[in-house]
Amino acid sequence: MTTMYKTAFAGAAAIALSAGTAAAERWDMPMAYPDSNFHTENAKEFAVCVAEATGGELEIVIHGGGSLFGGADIKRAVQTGQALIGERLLSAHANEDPLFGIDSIPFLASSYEDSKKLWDATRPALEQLLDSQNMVLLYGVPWPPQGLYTKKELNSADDLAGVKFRSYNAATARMAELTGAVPVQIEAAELSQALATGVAESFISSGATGYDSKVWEQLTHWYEVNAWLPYNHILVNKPAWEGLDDAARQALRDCGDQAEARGTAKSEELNDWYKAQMVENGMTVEPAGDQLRADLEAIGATMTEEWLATAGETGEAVIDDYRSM
Ligand code: PCA
Repeated sequence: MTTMYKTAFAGAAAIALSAGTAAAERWDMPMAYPDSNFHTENAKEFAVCVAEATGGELEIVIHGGGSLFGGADIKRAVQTGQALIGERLLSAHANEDPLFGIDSIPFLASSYEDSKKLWDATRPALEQLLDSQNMVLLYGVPWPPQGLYTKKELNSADDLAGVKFRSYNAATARMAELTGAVPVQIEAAELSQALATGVAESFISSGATGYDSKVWEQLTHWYEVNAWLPYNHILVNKPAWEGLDDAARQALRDCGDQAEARGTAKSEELNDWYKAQMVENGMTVEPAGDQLRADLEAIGATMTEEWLATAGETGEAVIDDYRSM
């Protein structure tokens, strides 16, 4: 801690004590993606914002790279209060409720503009769903658009037949199945190793995760598909949220809104930068060809139908809302 920060922290604690309210709180914040990833960097700024806005009364401590809880366990940790705040890619929980997977329906929202509309349309229903699970939704930030990583040229979806395809949620596993590839669920933190050992040979993700995993060490191509822009969500344990005073809750809301705007802008800004890094490291980066694109769009249509069939009225209402925006 810097001296200034310590002073602010001690000052706030003293005020809190003299006012007879709770002393300064420390919330550990598990995050699944690397420390250097833009989502994690953004959350560090969020934590500074909260510390400043609460005069040190609420200290949020970021634990990146899955070091406190792995991605798969973060949602449950926040739900049960093992962690009071955390970041999770909620589409990985679509098996629990289809609404969690709405941002990973292929080609439903494949630009920043559309993904923002879909997020706005989804947010009220998502807040309700998370509330029923003992959590408060604070902010969300999209990953850059998703494209296909391979170690060979791809002309059509058939070229993926039998290929070991890394998935990170139900949608990426389903997409693999529909192309005839073999899905293997792997966290981003284990991706480099999975590629190096041949456990996975291909996957769909953003330039961010390709860059973070130095995929050029094993793979040769990235096809820009812009299939979707999945969100990372920042979740707060509900009893912990309710235990804060109004000013602290407002500080979290304000800093969360700022983090959402800043993170979204950063995601978009970095998208081209990641592509340039891949090219610089010898990869071929290009748009999917006509046949591949048509095959993926057909798979997307199937997956949209499947989603609508399971998502019920809530899901349909959100999609209708989105389409009317
Ligand atoms: N990166 C994450 C999820 C989406 C993305 O772009 C991953 O591949 O795990």
